[in-house]
Amino acid sequence: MLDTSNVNYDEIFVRYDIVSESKEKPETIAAKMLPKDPLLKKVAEDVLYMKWKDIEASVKEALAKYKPEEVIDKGLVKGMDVVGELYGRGIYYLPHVMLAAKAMELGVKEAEKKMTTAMVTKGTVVMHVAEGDPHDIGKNIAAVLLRSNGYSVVDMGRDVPVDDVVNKVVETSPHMVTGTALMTTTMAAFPKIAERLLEKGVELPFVCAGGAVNRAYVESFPLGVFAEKAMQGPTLAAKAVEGWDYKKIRSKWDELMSGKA
Ligand code: B12
Repeated sequence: MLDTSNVNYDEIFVRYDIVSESKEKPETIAAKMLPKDPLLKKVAEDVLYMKWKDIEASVKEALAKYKPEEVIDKGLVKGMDVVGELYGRGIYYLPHVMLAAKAMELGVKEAEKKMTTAMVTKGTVVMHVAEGDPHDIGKNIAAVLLRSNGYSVVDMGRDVPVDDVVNKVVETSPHMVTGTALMTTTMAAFPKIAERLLEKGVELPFVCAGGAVNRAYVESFPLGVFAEKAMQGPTLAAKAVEGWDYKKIRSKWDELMSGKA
């Protein structure tokens, strides 16, 4: 495999127009967004600065003080938030993002090792990333959290065709199905899935997440239930297993998300 350890990306990917025109330097943006705690900050920085060789050690150190869920949510995800910001501003390029995603993936795997898995399955969840969409980091984190909370996950991966999702739900009869979309071009798959499920007489909560969607959009089609954070997955799955339909989950969404329902 290509050894990139001696490559100085700062010297390769500099966009001088942005460096000279941007009012804010990447370091200033990062300083505002990174966590303050040194252990979590190191984890986030390893994602941000693509240190995929260091990240497992950093995550291990953070795990000595924090729960795996906290290391993911307050460390790894914060690092990726900065990557997204720098990419959105044209400061980071796609290769940066790909290497940061690799670091993130290794970090999540390390944190997952520390999670306990319940012996008895509480229920089944079918998960996928929308057709045409390669962004699976958030879905993978949500899958880790659902599994560690005792749910059996049928992970269909990314870029999953609409009919494959529908067929899998019909075949496995899960308590809940989830979809993730980070691109505005892919989110239209969700209402299609909902419509085809209803045509087949299948009604279950369809949890939709990812930067491309919001609560208003997800609640504009039947079955849709919005999720903003991976941590919300187990709460929603618990209600689906309890027998709450999508309308009841929607009506109690605020209480559920604030832990009051
Ligand atoms: C990492 C990344 C990539 C990586 C993805 C690697 C991977 N394996 O996922 C790579 C490099 C492959 C990539 C490629 C591209 N990307 Co990209 N990418 C990003 C980036 C920087 C971060 C996304 C991310 O992982 N965030 C961190 C995770 C944790 O967040 P998340 O997925 O949203 O998950 C959270 C919640 O949504 C929720 N959640 C998610 N799923 C689920 C499920 C359940 C059940 C629950 C409960 C919760 C939940 O929980 C998580 C937090 O707790 C974003 C920028 C951004 N601001 O989002 C751009 C971004 C998504 N990419 C974008 C684009 C355009 C592309 C490309 C088309 C670029 C190109 N020109 O080629 C290509 C895709 C080409 C293709 N079609 O194949 C755009 C999309 C724009 C749009 N609105 O359509 C963005 C927004 C960047 C931008 N500002 O322009 N990208």
